[in-house]
Amino acid sequence: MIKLHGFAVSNYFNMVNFVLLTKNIEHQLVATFPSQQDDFLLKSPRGMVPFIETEEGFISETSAIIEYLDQCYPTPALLPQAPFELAKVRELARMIELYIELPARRLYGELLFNKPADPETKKHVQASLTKGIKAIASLATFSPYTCGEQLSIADVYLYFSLTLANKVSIELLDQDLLKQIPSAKTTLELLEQLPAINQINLATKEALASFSKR
Ligand SMILES: N[C@@H](CCC(=O)N[C@@H](CS)C(=O)NCC(=O)O)C(=O)O
Repeated sequence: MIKLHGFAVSNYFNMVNFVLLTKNIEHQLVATFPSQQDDFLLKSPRGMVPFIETEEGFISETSAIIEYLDQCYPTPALLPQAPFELAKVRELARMIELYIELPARRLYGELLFNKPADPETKKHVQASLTKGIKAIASLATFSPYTCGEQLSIADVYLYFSLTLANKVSIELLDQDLLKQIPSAKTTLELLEQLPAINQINLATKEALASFSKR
């Protein structure tokens, strides 16, 4: 059985868990935190979570894990077969990761763990998010999913990255990103109705509560 290592506050962990749940893949969650210990690096060479444990070995990096799962468990498919459509889905997922998730991540410390970021960092994050949202708005169709009629990995990145990035943006930068990309709202609401999202959001809430108690 596939084991997913990580923790429920992690966006990336939640993305992989979403794919496992959506595809109904039997799996086990193993609470694991990032580490630079030698034995950990054998499983996840950059010392990060998530990573999965399969009968053939370990895989780290969310996009590699998701693509592996999509090939091994093709239903429902989260990546199109046709090369152009496949490239467009990957293009969008990549843009969300690089230009939304990664800049917003620089302020997660302040949002989640009360570690204030300096004003210069905030300025950079705001500028990056504005450009990132513009790019996504021009690529995505949101009809009704991010890349058209089928749920795809672009939706996985959109939901988990944009939701948290917008929280960062509203609370710390006084800017609602969804105002720049209003059609994303309908797609996010559609995704919110999926049982897998509901289950993951509950687990994240519980994990955050126990994080803040520590
Ligand atoms: N590129 C990685 C990023 C994963 C990531 O940032 N994981 C965080 C937890 S959410 C982590 O393990 N951080 C530890 C570190 O930065 O050393 C992926 O796609 O899986």
